[in-house]
Amino acid sequence: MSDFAARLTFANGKTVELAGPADITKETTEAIVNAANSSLLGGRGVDAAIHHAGGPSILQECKRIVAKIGTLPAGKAVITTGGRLPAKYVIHTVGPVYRGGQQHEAKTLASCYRESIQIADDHGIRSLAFPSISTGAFGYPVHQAAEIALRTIVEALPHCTHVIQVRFVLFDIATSNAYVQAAETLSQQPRAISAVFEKGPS
Ligand code: AR6
Repeated sequence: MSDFAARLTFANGKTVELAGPADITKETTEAIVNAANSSLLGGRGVDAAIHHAGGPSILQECKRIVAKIGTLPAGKAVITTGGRLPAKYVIHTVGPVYRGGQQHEAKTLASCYRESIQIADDHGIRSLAFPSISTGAFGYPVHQAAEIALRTIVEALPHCTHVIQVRFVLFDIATSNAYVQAAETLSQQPRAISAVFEKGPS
């Protein structure tokens, strides 16, 4: 899929795309990110959709990871294969539960994005899709979360050896609009980012 609602293009050709409303389980990027919980045993929202579409092998791999390292703390990420998904890999990360903003939520959310893109790069992955971590069941205000998500990826992407494309695949129109707005605002801060912002066909 190459349709996008907005795109940031860097001088070296790397891109951050925003797509939505769209379903991340249909993504053809090499890896997709799951907004999981610490148990890694599945849940609701995008977590349920990914396990449902990818089949039982993803859960089996998650169970093996938990047996080895224990539950996954918020802000951390692990990788499994993608089972029956079009994506070859799933990177599972645990976002913070939003409790008013004074419990290091912003730092933890940024860590999810940073750890996920780092794992992707370590595995030689070139394209990666994220959902809007923590803004569903975990209650993170979407405009704040969008700003953190985009800023973190825009900072990390230039340092990646392999990752050249990041897509944010946003499930509903309000979330999609929030991310487009955050990308436009970020692109207008020349010291923060040197990328060209454009609105897309979708
Ligand atoms: N594709 C893309 N985005 C989706 C999809 C999909 N198929 N389905 C939902 N979303 P949430 P969280 C959006 O609640 O807030 C689970 O039970 C959704 O509209 O999935 O990080 C886990 O097991 C929202 O914008 O994740 C955890 O217990 C975004 O994905 C907990 O929820 C995140 O919503 C994690 O909560």
